[in-house]
Amino acid sequence: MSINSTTADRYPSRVADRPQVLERKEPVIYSEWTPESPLTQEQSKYYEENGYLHLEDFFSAEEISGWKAELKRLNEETRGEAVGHVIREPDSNEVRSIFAVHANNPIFSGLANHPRLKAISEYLLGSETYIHQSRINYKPGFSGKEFYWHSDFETWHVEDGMPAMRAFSCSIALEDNFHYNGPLMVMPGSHKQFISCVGRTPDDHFKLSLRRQEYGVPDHASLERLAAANGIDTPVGRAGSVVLFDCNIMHGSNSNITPFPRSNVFLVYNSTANKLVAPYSGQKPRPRYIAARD
Ligand code: 6CS
Ligand code: FE
Repeated sequence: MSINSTTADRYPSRVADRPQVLERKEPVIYSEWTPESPLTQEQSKYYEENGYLHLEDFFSAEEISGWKAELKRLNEETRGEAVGHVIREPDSNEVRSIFAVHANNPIFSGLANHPRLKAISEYLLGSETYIHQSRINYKPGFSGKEFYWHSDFETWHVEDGMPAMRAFSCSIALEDNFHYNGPLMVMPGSHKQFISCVGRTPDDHFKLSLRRQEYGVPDHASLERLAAANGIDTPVGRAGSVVLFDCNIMHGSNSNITPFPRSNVFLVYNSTANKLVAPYSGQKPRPRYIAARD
């Protein structure tokens, strides 16, 4: 069980020999809606019920041009680099992800602090917020491999020590996301249940999981039940559209065998009231380029 004496482990996972389902203990939106809120009442209701919200054309083509150019430049620049925060595809040398772009890159730190995104984060999380993790997922054409079904919170809780469900991801499309080039798939409503996974986390699990995740992966029966409840949505849109999704929603994405890259930048906002403690797995914390700790 958790070694945390200070913060009880309210979502134990990877400790039992069979999957368990726990009800969510926290609200989804930590603020009351007002006409000044950055989302409409209808958008807020949809996000609370479904655990995600698609905002078509959130940024204009001009606004994203700088981030898009930098995304391409970083792909070229990191092509030959063997550094921790650059993750390669499991079956090729293509760049799969680049982590900590908000911290290492002035162009992307500007995006992470964008006033419209910051306002949404403080509304949804009901407090000051900071970036827990950022990454570009390139999902390159022809070779971009899948991200199997998972709850981000399950990993961030077990492997990073995130105490409660008071964080969300903001995915900004920098290439067009079509139904066919490996878009984000979500199970609406799944954010309200915590699927406790089986299997002990291997040491330095991130060296495997960021290429192909095999632990902290929910069981088929749980996935069947969640998918049967409300189906599977694929919030697609042109470059510039944004998807907000709760830290605990069950999601994944398929491989991309089309010629069209599905390159998105992901910003994870966490509440300053939900800062990381010691990982509940009892293992050492993951590197800071995956989970901010200061
Ligand atoms: O382990 C993590 O933090 C990363 N893994 C996945 C599949 N989604 C969240 C994050 O990028
Ligand atoms: Fe994820």
